[in-house]
Amino acid sequence: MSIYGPYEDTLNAILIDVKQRIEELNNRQVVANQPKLYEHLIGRVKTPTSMVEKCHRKNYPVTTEAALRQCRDAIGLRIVCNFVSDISRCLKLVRQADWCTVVKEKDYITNAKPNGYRSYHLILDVVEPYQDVDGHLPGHFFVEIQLRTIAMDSWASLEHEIKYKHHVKDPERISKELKRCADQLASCDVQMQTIRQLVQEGESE
Ligand code: 0O2
Repeated sequence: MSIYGPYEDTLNAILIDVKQRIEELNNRQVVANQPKLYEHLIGRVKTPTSMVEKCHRKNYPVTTEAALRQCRDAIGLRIVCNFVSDISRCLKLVRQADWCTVVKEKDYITNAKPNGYRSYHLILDVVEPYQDVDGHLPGHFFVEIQLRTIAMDSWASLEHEIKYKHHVKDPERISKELKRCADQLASCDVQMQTIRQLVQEGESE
């Protein structure tokens, strides 16, 4: 049996449900003639192997309780937006949604990680018609949402790829170049935001 015990199907069902709820938020914007909220939306249930590795890394016991309570990213969704302002629109709508409570926020956009990583992380508490690990029905389940622009997402994918190549010649140089690249992409995001604003101002004249 995996670290998720009997919850594996439940986690997949909740992922589908929360994904649909976010798609619904987007559909409502589009129907109201607002720009789409995001460019794409992806989700995953963390693999049992990665979850066991995370429990070891965090010094948590390798138990279903730790996987679903101490770790709060068993279910994860990534909302990849066109513009930084779309991240703020998404945040506002998720905070207002009646189907979840935001229990934690980490703003790695205002405060980028030292390596250059940028993204806005939310932990949601969602109530779902499944028994949770504390025996409650309906149950409480955590969902991690990562919000980023396309530029932030490309950087994170490439950095993730490179991170696992351990036999590089000059790791310090690579870290420095990656950081430089992240900062350049952040400045492109600012520029793209300005362009969008100019276009919108033109449209409203
Ligand atoms: P995966 O495969 O994406 O799930 P906690 O202390 O528990 O609140 P946690 O989860 O340890 O916080 O860390 P944090 O900083 O909130 O972010 C965790 C996730 O953010 C990671 O998940 C990555 O997806 C992403 N992330 C954070 N920092 C970086 C980074 O420097 N580079 C890249 N590429 N991604 C990052 P996992 O579990 O690592 O993997």
